[in-house]
Amino acid sequence: MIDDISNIVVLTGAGVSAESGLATFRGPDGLWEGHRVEDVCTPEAFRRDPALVHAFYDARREKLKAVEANAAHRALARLDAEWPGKLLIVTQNVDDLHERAGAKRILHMHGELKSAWCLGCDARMKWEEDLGSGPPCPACGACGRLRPDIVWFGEMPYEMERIDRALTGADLFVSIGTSGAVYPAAGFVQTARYAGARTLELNLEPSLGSYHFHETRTGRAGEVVPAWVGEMLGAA
Ligand code: BV8
Ligand code: ZN
Repeated sequence: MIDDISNIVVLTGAGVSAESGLATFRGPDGLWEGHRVEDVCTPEAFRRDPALVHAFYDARREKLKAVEANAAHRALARLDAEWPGKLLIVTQNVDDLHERAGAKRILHMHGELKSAWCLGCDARMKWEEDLGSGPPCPACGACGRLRPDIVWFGEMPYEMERIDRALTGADLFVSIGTSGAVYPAAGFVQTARYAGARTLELNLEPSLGSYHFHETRTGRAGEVVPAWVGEMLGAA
């Protein structure tokens, strides 16, 4: 399974950050303040009630300061540092725990909590504080024009061409901690498999797309990810 593998694409979802204490979308805590997450993560929700959507993201940005990367993030950072071939970690997560564990080859396809996007001048910038108070844009000075730099439902995920090239060139595609409920991320396994990659799923339970994978290993990311990385580097 390992000797003919050089190019790896990893896709991570909320399950990889669950053991750090960050809520997943579809667990029992899949609701937020009584709202279905899908109702808060849309441009329509933001137009209708910007204060509610800002409060949702301001709370998550604040929570992020109080949590730490876990063993799964650290194992992926070790793979990033030591894997001699190509590696791209595409994450659906908007937290920065992969980076805080030391991973470098990361792509946030759904944006980041710690980034803001100005609807006045289109600038994007690092942002750690609240946005609900309508702060001025550091680039153009406009107040109340900053939105979370997050990809909402109905919006195009970032860097899809780059992701597609990585998937079609992959020898191995590994999906970690995602329910396979949301597209286009949920379709990546099919793109990779069709292009000839081996496909592996590491998840607490089989996901909606499990049958697309050559192999599914169930367990907590904090256990199954370090074990898998050990296999890959042990043979590298
Ligand atoms: C787009 C950022 C088009 C926000 C997110 C009908 C059919 C097919 C598609 C659609 C459709 N209707 C609408 C669509 C499109 C829609 C979609 O897929 N909807 C779904 C609901 C059907 N998709 C979109 O809108 C996307 N854009 O299609 O654009 C387009 C084309 C042209 C021009 C313009 C636009 C954009 C989707 C992105 C939305 N943003 N996130 C934020 O974070 O606040 S989505 C969000 O949910 C995540 O980012 C992720 O992508 C998705 C799923 O979440 P997961 O990460 O998988 O987490 P989840 O809780 O679901 O699962 C956790 C898993 O972990 C579970 O399996 C659990 O068992 C496991 N787990 C738990 N604990 C552990 C664990 N595993 C291991 N260890 C543990 N300890
Ligand atoms: Zn601006």
